[in-house]
Amino acid sequence: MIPKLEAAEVSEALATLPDWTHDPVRGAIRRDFRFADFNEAFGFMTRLALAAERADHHPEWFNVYNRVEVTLTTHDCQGLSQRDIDLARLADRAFDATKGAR
Ligand code: H2B
Repeated sequence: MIPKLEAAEVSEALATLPDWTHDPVRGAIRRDFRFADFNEAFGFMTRLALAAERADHHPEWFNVYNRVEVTLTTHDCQGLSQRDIDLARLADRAFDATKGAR
């Protein structure tokens, strides 16, 4: 089973993910992404979906038009794991790639 991150490991990782907020009760991290329009938002979701499937680790997300709220948590350990940190970095990269593709 994938281990849950210790509190110190979470703070250390979050220091390198400044756009993400921590929900310690849920054991999750969140980021809101904004785009020019739905087309761009869905391009981001497509990029992240493919990366998530390759990693076998999947986001919880909510999309309305140009906004995508992403929540990352690991169901297998009911909290944050290294997989969430890795997926957060992939999401940040997918966001930059989406913006760069304009
Ligand atoms: N995604 C997330 N966010 N948490 C998990 O625990 C998880 C997952 N487990 N994707 C994976 C799939 C597991 O269900 C499969 C069987 O590997």
